[in-house]
Amino acid sequence: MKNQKLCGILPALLTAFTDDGIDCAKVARHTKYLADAGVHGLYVGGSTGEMILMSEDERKTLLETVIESVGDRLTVIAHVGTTSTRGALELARHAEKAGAHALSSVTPLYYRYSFREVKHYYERLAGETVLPVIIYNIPVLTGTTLSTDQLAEILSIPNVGGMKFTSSDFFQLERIRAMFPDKVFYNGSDEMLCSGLAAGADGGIGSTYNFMPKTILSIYRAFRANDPATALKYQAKANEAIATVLKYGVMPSAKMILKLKGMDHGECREPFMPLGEEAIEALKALEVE
Ligand code: MN9
Repeated sequence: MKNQKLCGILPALLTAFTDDGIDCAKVARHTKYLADAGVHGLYVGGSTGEMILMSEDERKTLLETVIESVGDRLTVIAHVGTTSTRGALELARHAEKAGAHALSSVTPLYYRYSFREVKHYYERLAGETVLPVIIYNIPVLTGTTLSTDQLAEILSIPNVGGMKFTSSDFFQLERIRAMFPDKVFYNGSDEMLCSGLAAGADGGIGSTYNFMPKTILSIYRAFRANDPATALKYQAKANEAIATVLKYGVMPSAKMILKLKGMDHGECREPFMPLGEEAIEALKALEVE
């Protein structure tokens, strides 16, 4: 049976920082804004959350803050991927104790690990807690490209509950979907949400959902209501904004859009840099909701 609680639209949550830690007040305000907009859950501490620019303790604080503020209203998926298995297992144990509903992880970072090592990594993670583990497949950032058969092998590990799929190989997504009807699959490229849903995704996880949850939810709802024309209309609207955001950098732009909406979310951590005037003017011209 598919876990319905995990399905739907889940913003890949941006992290708000102070000079030396997590800005818990801003995080709580933002998660409430997203919950009020009607999203189904949150994906915490992933790429959009600048996870590799945070310490382990900061990642724990962030997750606790999110669960405290909206854990009773929304499904919370804790991303625990990092450079070491030891670090990921520690974050996984913490996430279970803190009350997360599922775990997720990118393929192990930096080195070119063999498939044997990648699979073993997910076995270790899936064996560490009772929570379902969502594989995060994002070859463009990790450099790890897995074949359909390799993904199927990892998805067959007990406790692996599904996959976040950030790739445009929708043939692969459709094949995997057909092989695992009871697991949960998420589209990862916001600009192709309709395509992912058409390939059988149960929802989406994305960074631009942080600043236009209503438009993204309209895509999802129209698609679920068997109205692809309306879904595509909202996708085109979303893509106007996504094209600009991609031009100037996703996370700095997403935070700037929130600021322009009167919900200052601070700056990204270095090596990211504050946006220049041209970018800010282009973002001001967008209509996003
Ligand atoms: O998978 C996000 N990918 C990255 C999630 O953060 C690399 C997406 O939401 C993209 O940021 C978005 C813009 O390309 O689709």
